[in-house]
Amino acid sequence: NGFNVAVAGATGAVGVEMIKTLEKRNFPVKNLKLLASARSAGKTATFKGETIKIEEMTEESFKGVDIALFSAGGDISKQFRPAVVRAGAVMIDNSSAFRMDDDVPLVVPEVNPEDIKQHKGVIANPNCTTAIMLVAVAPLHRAKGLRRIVAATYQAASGAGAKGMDELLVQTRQLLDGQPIAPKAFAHRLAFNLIPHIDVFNENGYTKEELKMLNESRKMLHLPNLLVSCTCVRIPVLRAHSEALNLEFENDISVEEAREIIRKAPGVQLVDDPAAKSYPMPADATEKYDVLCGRIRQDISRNDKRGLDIFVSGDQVLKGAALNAVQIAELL
Ligand code: 2RA
Repeated sequence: NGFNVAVAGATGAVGVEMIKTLEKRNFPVKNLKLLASARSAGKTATFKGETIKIEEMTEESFKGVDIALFSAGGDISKQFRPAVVRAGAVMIDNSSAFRMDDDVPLVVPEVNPEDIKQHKGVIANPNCTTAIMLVAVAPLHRAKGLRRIVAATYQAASGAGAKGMDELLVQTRQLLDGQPIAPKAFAHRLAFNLIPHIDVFNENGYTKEELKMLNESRKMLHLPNLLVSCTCVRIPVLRAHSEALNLEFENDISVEEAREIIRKAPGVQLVDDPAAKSYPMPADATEKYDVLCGRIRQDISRNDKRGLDIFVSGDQVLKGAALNAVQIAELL
């Protein structure tokens, strides 16, 4: 028994992590099909000790497949969606192609598992930055009614894929050796720098990445009037995103209440003991399934008890993408 699973984009940073996560979480895989571009076809990957050949993705690739995990870019997801649905497989898509479509549930299993029931063959994985934020913010919202988020993010190079991570590593060495650098994966030099620009700018001065935090949070929390303002920044860190979150609730919320809620919440670990210099850091969040949450404090810029500042760190490739996709498959 088990399921016939396909991973589309099997050689990308997220695809590789999807294969690892399927194995590590012992997902009931009957047959695993690894799909990539013609350029990558012929390479192999191992799964449960077996060597699997990576095939070129075609319209026929999805025959007999039950679940197709996609992380090959929005254009590929759009191109192959009809073939996947025709084959009777369910597409779990990590790209932004269908996230805001009314007939496509956008799901973080710890946040809005019930939404998965509405799927019509496609389920979307949210943007990594939104998923990492909501794992910590959703339980606080359920207890106290969230009204507004002001966020600043510190996003890892892995958000731009393996090429982003490689560029950070190579560029750092080049700088230390006094060699010239040639930024490609990012708009500017990333080593010993930070870039307040992720994705493309809209006419209102926000980037698409920043607007994803607004639009995807409204959809997953079912809060069409939620207010979100976000500044998304790329920093010279390899794999984990961090976010400083200022939260406004309908009701009073104390630090102790918030800590208790986070302690009990799934998918998030409370790391909040300033006296012991204990707080979330990307170095600690990397390769962890749980998002780390700490620096919980009352917002002193308000004259009421309805504001909280918190800090989260989460692995961008895992909870931000591959793990969440596999958890959606588990939920299915
Ligand atoms: C980034 N969240 O970090 C975007 C896409 N992964 O670049």
